[in-house]
Amino acid sequence: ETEQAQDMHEQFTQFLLDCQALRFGSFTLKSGRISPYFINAGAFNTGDRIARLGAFYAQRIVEAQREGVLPERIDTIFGPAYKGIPLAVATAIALQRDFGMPVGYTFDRKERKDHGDGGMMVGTPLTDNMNVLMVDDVMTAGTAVREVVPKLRAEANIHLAGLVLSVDRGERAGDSELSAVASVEQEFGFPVLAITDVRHIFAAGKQLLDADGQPYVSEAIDQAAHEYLARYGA
Ligand code: OMP
Repeated sequence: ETEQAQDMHEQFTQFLLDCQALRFGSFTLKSGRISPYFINAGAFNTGDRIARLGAFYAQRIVEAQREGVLPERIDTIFGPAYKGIPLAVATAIALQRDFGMPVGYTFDRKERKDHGDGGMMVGTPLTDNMNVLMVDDVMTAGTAVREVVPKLRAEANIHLAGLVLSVDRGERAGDSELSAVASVEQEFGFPVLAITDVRHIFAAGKQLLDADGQPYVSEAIDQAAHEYLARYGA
């Protein structure tokens, strides 16, 4: 792993902690799993935070383009409603501002609209042969992405370039041995990338100190995370 990649994991972990987007406790997940940590993208709720988040996504996307994992041409950034909407907008702004990359943004409606412009999509319309890059907050079992892909494909004959997440929770998909990320990649045939993942977050969180000079990740939290990942980790 390059030093630059290491920096990104640390910086993003610090950012999550600063925003209180990373919480420790006991959380029941969508999958029914009870997790000792939770990533709440709803915490990126100010102009400064969402702008910084967009810059992280843009940086990760450009890095993946340099690695040849994502195509040079991305036509629009798609974020699934509701939490994906500000992610898509912030990412599109940051790609333009930081990298001079012109790109659209698109999101879906949760309910069909039967007046005005109608349609299930808002923003840059999806048309045939477009390269669409999806962004989302976190992936646990991959349920959220499985729900949205058919909706995108129903719009036009688009090319799904990939999916970029804030955090890969590094968990297995259901009872499968495969990680949720790997099974989505296999099922849909596009790459799934993340700015960081739980293992890097915990490694960084043990080093980073809070306002009282204590590590954000205590021994007890680290132990609980370890046990959780022993059970559900990929
Ligand atoms: P999957 O659909 O199982 O991949 O779970 C991902 C979704 O669960 C996210 O889009 C969130 O709505 C929610 N979630 C979080 O936001 N943060 C977490 O740390 C864990 C979950 C979750 O419920 O698994």
